[in-house]
Amino acid sequence: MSKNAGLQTVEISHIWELGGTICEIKAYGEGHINTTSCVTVKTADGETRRYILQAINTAVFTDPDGLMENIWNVTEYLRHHAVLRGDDPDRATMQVIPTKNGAKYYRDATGVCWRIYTFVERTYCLQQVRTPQDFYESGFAFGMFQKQLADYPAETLHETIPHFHDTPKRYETLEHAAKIDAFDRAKSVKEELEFLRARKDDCGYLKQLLEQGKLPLRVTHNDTKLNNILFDETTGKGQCIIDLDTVMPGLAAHDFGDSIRFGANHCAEDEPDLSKVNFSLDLYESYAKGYLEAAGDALTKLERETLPWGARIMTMESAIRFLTDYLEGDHYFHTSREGQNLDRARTQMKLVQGMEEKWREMRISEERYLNMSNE
Ligand code: ADP
Ligand code: GN1
Ligand code: MG
Repeated sequence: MSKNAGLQTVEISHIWELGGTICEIKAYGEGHINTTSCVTVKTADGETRRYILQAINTAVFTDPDGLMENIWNVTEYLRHHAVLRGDDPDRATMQVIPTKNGAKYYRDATGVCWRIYTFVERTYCLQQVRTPQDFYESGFAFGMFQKQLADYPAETLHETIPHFHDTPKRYETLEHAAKIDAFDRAKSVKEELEFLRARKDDCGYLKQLLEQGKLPLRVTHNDTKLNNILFDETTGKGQCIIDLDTVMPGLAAHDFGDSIRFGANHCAEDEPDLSKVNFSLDLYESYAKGYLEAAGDALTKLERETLPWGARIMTMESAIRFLTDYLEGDHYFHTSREGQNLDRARTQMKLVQGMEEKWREMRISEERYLNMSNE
């Protein structure tokens, strides 16, 4: 009998109707939070069908009911709009398979919460940008996601992780972790701490504009990494935005920035050789063009102008979060080797430095926006 981190094949078939016999379950993908498997099923007429099975990380997402309600409602909304546009709804958004009892997820006897999505076939997922065109398509897809959800009632969404992109609060948590220093690691990261301390004031820039009522709250994805998009195998276009766990009210600049900090360089997020890590202005521009073409007219002028700040602040926030996790003994992000979170923190700091150096060129003036979106 195949096993998947505690969920037996027989139990899966008992809980969900998957239209055939399960023939394989294997670990899948490279997410840092949930535990993902691909389940292959053989139907009565000999066809194979695949599903994504995930154990929800309930240490991170403490309200699985609220979380699954968000995902259910947002995907239904996106499906409805895909149908109105004449797009294939099965490929335009993820689809939760409810249990035979109609529940959106299943809690097993040990308390682990499981969910199943249909597998979006004929797509690929990228861990790194290969060409500027990939990144342009990624920007366009996340921009469309922003625009499609512009009229979604934000107040009905559960806040699945409170203060998720509250960068000043993330900074305070880092200082606390450094002070407690439970794993005796602070002395080995003095330089990194100094780097972030020197930029403490930058962390609050977007939050201040939000509190002053100058930037609006939008329905945002909040985890816009390149590997949270599935690209169409034939067209290379962004086909389906996945990983909707963190869809919540937020700032458009955070979504823009999170994509940039992950994708606008030619290295993996955990590259240990920092000489290879360099912020790429070309990739930044490719993403910005795609994003602004899709979402530019749904944003205010100030939102567009502050997108570069989103890049700088989200990159800093990621450095802060990785370094905090390193100091706290690597309990949050999945790791597969010693020092991986420290390497992740360092790549982000190198990117922040690159952005500071290229800050003038990153600027999105109104004129530049109009040029970009009219080319
Ligand atoms: P995590 O929250 O841990 O990042 P994700 O939901 O992003 O988990 O899933 C991890 C990986 O699984 C994705 O990067 C992607 O490769 C793959 N994946 C997730 N959902 C689907 C789906 N519906 N169809 C195809 N692949 C998927
Ligand atoms: C996590 O789940 P995943 O791997 O798509 C994290 C993001 C981080 C990212 C860093 C819920 O994203 O916030 O930016 O790792 N998700 C959560 O790679 O914390
Ligand atoms: Mg993911």
